[in-house]
Amino acid sequence: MTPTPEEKKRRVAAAALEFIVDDSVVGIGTGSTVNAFIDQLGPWANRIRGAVSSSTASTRRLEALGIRVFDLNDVDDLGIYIDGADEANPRLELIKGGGAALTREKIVAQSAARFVCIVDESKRVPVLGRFPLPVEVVPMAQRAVARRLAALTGGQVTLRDGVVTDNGNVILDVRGLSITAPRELECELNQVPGVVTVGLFAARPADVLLVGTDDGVLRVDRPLA
Ligand code: A5P
Repeated sequence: MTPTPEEKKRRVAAAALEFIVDDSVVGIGTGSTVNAFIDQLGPWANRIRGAVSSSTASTRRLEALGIRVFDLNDVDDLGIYIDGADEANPRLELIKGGGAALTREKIVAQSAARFVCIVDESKRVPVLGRFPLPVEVVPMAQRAVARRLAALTGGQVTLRDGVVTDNGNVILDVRGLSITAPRELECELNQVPGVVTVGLFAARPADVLLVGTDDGVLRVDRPLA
């Protein structure tokens, strides 16, 4: 029988449990796939020291299981970061931020020795950009940044209605892109004053992609440069 989308998320999340090391602190992302991961972390609560979380939503879910959530400033050795994505290309470069948690996600991902990304097969694309690219922006710069992003990318820029990030900022979504050079675009958009974080994870891509499919979980390792 074909597994439901929820069952595929549960399975791919279960596969990520194998990357956890006893007595370590685990970096935890945000989103429905990560929720499926957190929901299976209960038996690990006494085996790990705790977690660093990328959002208030994940923090609440972790704490409900009795898992200690550390401030990143108090952790020197973050071995692993586990998170979902909105898109992944064959180089394991990602678009993230569909859940508006991209800034903290990028900080925690950058701090971890290894980034394991958990997705379903619908997230795999040859070229990033089908999913609107999220950009977190300081509110006073919203319109200026929107104009600049449109000019730089040629995409259609819209404000994500009613969304305020955990950092008090807004999200602009850029549609209609075909991102053939993600690292370069990430670097270019990072320079726009008012941009806090670009939802491209190319300078720090995933190291391992676990993909939930109808037939089980597929593991893809990042190709060498
Ligand atoms: C959160 O801001 C995002 O980066 C999520 O990681 C991404 O949207 C994946 O979410 P789902 O697992 O819910 O698809």
